[in-house]
Amino acid sequence: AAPHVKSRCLEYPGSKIQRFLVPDDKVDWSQNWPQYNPVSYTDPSVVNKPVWADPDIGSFSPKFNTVDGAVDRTSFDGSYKIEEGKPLNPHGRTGVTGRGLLGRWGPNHAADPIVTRWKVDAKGEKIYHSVSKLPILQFVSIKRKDCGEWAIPGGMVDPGEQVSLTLQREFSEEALNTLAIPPSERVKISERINKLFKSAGFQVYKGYVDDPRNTDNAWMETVAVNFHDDSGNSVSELPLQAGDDAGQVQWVDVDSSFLLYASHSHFLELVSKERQAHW
Ligand code: RP5
Ligand code: MG
Ligand code: MG
Repeated sequence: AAPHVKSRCLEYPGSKIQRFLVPDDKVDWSQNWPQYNPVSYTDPSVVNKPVWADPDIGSFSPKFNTVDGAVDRTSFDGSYKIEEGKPLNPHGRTGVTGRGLLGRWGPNHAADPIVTRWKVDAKGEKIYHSVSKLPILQFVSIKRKDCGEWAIPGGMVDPGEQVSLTLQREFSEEALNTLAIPPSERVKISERINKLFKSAGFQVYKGYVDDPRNTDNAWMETVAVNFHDDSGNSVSELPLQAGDDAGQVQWVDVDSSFLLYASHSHFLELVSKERQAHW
């Protein structure tokens, strides 16, 4: 696989911290590199011991490479190495040690719901791309508040939570703003959301995410699942409203030229190939 790129972004997100520059040929830990001198950084929001974060290593020794109580510390990449009590990023050097903005040492598990429909004209006919001659898919995209980049409305798997629930919960919070709906009105909308997520969906990807928040000791992993509304009359009728960590939400044409957060573009490429849609 190609070496991670966003995990080596010069400035660590939400900070003025500069990563130690890691050239492509030094990403892999197997390359001996005595000069490597990464910066140690853990964001104040993580240091302050929120419920979603681990304590610092030393006072705490989690059970790595296993399900540790309710926290899944296994990696989709297989067994990861522990060095001086700290897990090593299976995709190699990032130029930063510590956890940065991530709560967990080692893998931080997320889920990405990719909700799609066909792009249609006023008569409801599929629109074909002029160059590829393939029908165009649209997906529900959110603009992340933290970095302003467009992304899939994904989020972290809570301890003990089933991934199927995370997919539905994160989509509801970020793309439908259900957290802001008064409890009395929640039942009606949640029936429609349940209907969409009741189908198993198509599992597009499971593994490491090249996320700008990754460090040498903490990284993102995800399960990305596609829920496709083929007839366009189920999801398409849900009122989109940005919520939680999303600043905006809209249907976006699936196309290779549209830049997305982390490795989200790769997931959409897999969806379009599977659905024989334009990319
Ligand atoms: C990405 O970060 C994942 O693919 C997922 O979309 C997201 C989860 O983090 P938050 O949205 O909770 O910040 O790596
Ligand atoms: Mg969220
Ligand atoms: Mg999110």
